[in-house]
Amino acid sequence: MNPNLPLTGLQERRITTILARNHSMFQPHGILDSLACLVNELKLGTLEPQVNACRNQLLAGQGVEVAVFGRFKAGKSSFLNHLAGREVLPVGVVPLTAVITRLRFGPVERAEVRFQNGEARPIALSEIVHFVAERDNPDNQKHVAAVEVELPQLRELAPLAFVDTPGLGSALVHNTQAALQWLPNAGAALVAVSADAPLSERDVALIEQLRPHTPSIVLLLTKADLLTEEQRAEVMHFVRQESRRQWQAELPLFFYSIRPGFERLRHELMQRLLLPLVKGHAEAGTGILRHKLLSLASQLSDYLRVGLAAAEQEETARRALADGLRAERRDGELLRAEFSGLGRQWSAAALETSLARLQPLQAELVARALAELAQRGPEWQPPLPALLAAWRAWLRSFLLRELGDISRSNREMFCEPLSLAERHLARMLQAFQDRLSVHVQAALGVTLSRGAVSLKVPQPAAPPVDVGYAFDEAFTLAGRFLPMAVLRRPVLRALRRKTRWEVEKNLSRLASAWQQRVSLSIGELVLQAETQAAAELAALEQMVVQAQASGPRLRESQSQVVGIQEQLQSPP
Ligand SMILES: Nc1nc2c(ncn2[C@@H]2O[C@H](COP(=O)(O)OP(=O)(O)O)[C@@H](O)[C@H]2O)c(=O)[nH]1
Ligand SMILES: [Mg+2]
Repeated sequence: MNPNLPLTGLQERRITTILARNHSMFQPHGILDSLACLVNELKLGTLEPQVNACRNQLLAGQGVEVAVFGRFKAGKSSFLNHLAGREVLPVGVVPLTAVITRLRFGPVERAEVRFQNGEARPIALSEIVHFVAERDNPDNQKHVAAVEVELPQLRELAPLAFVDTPGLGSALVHNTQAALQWLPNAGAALVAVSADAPLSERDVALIEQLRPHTPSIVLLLTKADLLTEEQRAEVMHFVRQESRRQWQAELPLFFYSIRPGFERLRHELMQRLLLPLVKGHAEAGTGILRHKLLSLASQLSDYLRVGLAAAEQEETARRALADGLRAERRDGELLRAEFSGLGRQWSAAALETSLARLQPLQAELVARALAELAQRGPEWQPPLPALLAAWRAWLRSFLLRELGDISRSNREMFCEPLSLAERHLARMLQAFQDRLSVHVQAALGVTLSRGAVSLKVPQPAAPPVDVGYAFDEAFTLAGRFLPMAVLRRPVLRALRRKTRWEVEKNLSRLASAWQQRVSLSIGELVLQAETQAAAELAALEQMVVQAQASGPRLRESQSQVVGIQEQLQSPP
């Protein structure tokens, strides 16, 4: 019997599916559970990554971030509290530390602080201020990455997550960085501007800064209660005119007030911005999930076709396939050697590439350091140890700032060998899978309709910037005996030389810190490729073994998968 023909029970299955579709909406959880069950039952470890990818999409598809930016006291935290109907964010706290707070729907009220090392700890809502205020957490000494809050009151707005940012455009540079870093995740950026002093130069600068990072910027004119109806009309006119002048387009604009009597402003924001965002996002997320589930279902169906074909063919065909697979297993050692050879090659390339690409930056950085030194040097006063301490403190903060910037803005460059390794390994894995397909085709006449293989590791986190320097001890000693008047010029000259050297040294330390991280990730990729190759082989062997024992069960599973595929393919 041809395994590609409709199978027993399929007709009923179709009808049930159609009925189910008319009665209920797309049920991704149920579909995923059924597919995962089959993967498990058939011992198809090779499909585990796809099952996980679907699960992640199911989770991720449920979140889109709405970030709130604006200057200190623009009313960001007040707005979010008002939206949530709950006083969770500290209001009037200035200044804030470089920590974002994320509010989203959750069935029970809870808050959690996430640290930069990945650890997390539940806290009471009233404790939030201890992590986000500069006074309680100066310079973010508590190493907080974010504070996460879940509130039942936000049910209507799920899956949106709202982010309160430390004032962007503030004097504190690190605050600005913290806020910008995760901007690519943001579905929309609200820029809060107090309605009684709208669109100052600083607001315009802030919007300029945000524009490259997010397509949807919305102006929120807060504290609308401070204006009369007439003044609001004037402000609206002014802001529209300004935004046309600045950006040749009008930014969407909403007034807001947390004061009683202005509920219609909240209503308008909900109806015209937030609820459509909820709806639009749900649809986009569903599309991606459907696609991933479909790809999982068709791979599962491929294996089932192999199993069924093996069950229905002569013993000789089964044996031919088993022999082909055994030959591949014998060569497994060679394949693993190829994978790890590739991994080593890309790891080695990582350091060379980044050092070469940093070369032009290095010259520029040295020039900048020397210029700053020329400016600051004359301020430093004797005695020599004090002067040296001042130099060291200046150099340290210069390097921390500059290397931090370089590290962040060159992330793609540092990680490039990782993506190249990913593609290279994926091609090699693909070639292996193609060989397996040839065995299947030759023995059973079944063509496997495989999608592209995917290997994936997250980009590593940026290494902490760490400044190390050694100072010439003899030089320090000489200073104790010689008068400063004699020493000043040679000292400054020596400091110029040392500065250049420290800049160069610390820049290559940064490159090698990145390389170490990238290498670890490449190692993970190699492991993934090996695991997937082994799992793929095992899955096919497994299907041949199962074919002998459980033909009817395979047929039943196949019809279940076909039903799921149809359900996924039909328009919602
Ligand atoms: N009149 C009025 N004052 C507001 C409104 N929203 C916030 N404020 C006040 O503005 C100040 C700063 O608010 P806050 O939310 O801390 O601003 P943030 O620094 O942007 O988070 C506080 O004193 C608030 O009471 C509003 O809608 N109307
Ligand atoms: Mg605030």
